Amino acid sequence: MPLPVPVLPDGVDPAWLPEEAFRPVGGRRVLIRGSGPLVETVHGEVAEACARFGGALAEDDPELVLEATGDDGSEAFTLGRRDGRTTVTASGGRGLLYGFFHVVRLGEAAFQGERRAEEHRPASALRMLDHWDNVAVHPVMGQVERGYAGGSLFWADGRARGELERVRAYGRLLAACGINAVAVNNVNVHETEARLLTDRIGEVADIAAALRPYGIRTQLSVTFAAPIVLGGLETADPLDDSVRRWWAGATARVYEAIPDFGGYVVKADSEGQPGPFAYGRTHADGANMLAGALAPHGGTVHWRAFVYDHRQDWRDRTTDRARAAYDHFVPLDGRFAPNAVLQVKHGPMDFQVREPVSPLIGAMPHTALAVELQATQEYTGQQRHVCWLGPMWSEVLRFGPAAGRGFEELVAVSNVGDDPFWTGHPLAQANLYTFGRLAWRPDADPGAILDEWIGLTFGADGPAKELHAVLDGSWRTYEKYTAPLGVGFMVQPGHHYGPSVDGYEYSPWGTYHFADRDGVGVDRSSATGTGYAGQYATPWAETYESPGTCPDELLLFFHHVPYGHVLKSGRTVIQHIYDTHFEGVAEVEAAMAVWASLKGRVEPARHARVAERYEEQLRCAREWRDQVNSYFFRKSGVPDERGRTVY
Ligand code: GCV
Repeated sequence: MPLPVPVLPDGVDPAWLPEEAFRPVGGRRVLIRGSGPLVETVHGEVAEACARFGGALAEDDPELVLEATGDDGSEAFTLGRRDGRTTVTASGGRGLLYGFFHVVRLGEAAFQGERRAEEHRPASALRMLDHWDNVAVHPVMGQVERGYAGGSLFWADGRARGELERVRAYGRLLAACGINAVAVNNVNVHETEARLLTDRIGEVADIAAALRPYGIRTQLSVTFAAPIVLGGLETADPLDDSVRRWWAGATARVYEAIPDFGGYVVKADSEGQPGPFAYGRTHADGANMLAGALAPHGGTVHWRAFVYDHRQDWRDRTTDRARAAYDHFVPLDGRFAPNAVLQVKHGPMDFQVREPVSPLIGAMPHTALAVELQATQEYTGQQRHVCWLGPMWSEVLRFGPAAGRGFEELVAVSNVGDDPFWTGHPLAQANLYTFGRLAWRPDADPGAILDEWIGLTFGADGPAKELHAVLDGSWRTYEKYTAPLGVGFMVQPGHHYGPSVDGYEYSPWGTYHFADRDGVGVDRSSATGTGYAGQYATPWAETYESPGTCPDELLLFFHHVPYGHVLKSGRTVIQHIYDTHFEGVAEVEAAMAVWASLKGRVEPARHARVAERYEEQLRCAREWRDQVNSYFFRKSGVPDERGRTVY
């Protein structure tokens, strides 16, 4: 029985799956072989496409054969073409589903010439989106923490929204770019959200059922204090037998409701969340206790490494937040259970526009690691600015220690909400798509992924060149007009949007730039600073140790230097600050003009939404430029050598 394709609610953007994308498949004679639920999903997709574009499901002379030879869980597929017939084979429905969407992505090219059979399989087994969605509206963070795309797709005002057709459509979009897991609630687990684990698991089960036909397993963020908060126990000590029994029972009941449940995501001892430290236990003790509860059911615990002191004294220069994850977790390498995955933010701080790759990633060879990226643009323009993160993520994933040592999984904080464009800014859809594709193949060329997204979303005849130009450099543009040379933050406290150079300078959060009249930046060298640079393996420890070898873009992350320090680019630090801030704004103006020229060539609602967001981006970029430039002019007293206006 073919599973019907989800129907998009009125006014909701089809994103990278417009009907036209299915024309090449839908106009052909297609044979489907195999059985199982995901084969039925593929069957439904093909039937719908054929009904629309005049093709047919056919036994004889098929132009496309989609065959699942068995019913295993493998995600791999083989694609080939001979004698006018394109063939996708997989050993089960999952692989067939990914193979089908691969053909959709290729479009007409899948049906031309000959193609030697090529095997595709994902580099990482788990490609997960973490939704920081609250079930009940949080008084400060709202429905979605750091969400810039409206409310939650799953929850509204304390309960499940029940709009499961939209959730199905979401699952379909995710499958089409390769994502296979979704955590449905915020890692900051408040009281209402905590109950999803027990008496409200049925609401999660409904979401899981909607996502399942697209190969997506559901996960839940849980609070470490659940045995106390939900179970009425007096302790959540991970080594206490009653605590272990409680988790084993609660977990067994989760699996009764959701047999293919993926597992738990846990933020412990971080920014006020409870954790094992309260009982004098290690994070390995905490993670392993949950891993033990999940193991009999085939589940995994994702234990976040985002553990640091958020009540630091800004006067204390010996504490360095960047060191924290490594200091906490490296001594625990080899002590985590096989189904406990340490989920590590890609940088040592917090999703800034430029950070070095976390040294933890290369330093725990005996621990399963997931790298966490942030698709939601908390520090990169909050989906009001165009900031395509593909090149940044690609740099992270290709970085020596990460690439060499490997990480098992990729996770991104979701940028999706109930907005009709899914991501608030229509061009932010490119971030979601790129994440999925990079998670499948971390060494893929991000520019090619961008073009793929453009082709699907805007059609084969869309203004591909212009769209590529607008998006491709947008991350570097954003970097230019915001905090310079890797120093980070300088954002308005709390909501993190817009400039405030000293916004976090005298705060407890460990996020300082230390600008004075002579210079700026954080000395993280081993010789004279916090020693953070020494957390890297060779050659990076040496490269970062000295201002002479440290890459320009990270200079102020690793070193406190005088304003007159000459960069590898030949410019002084102060002149670099002025130049990049003027350039950044000019680049926004240029991109905005390109976008304006596309009026009439892209769908009107999409054009209008992006045009409106560009107005705000430009206003904000000018604000960043003028505040940052004026701040450093006033601190340093060094004028811009080109005499441009600073205030
Ligand atoms: C979910 C940053 C964000 C928080 C977020 C936290 C995390 O600090 O500002 O909103 O909390 O990261 O990743 O846990």
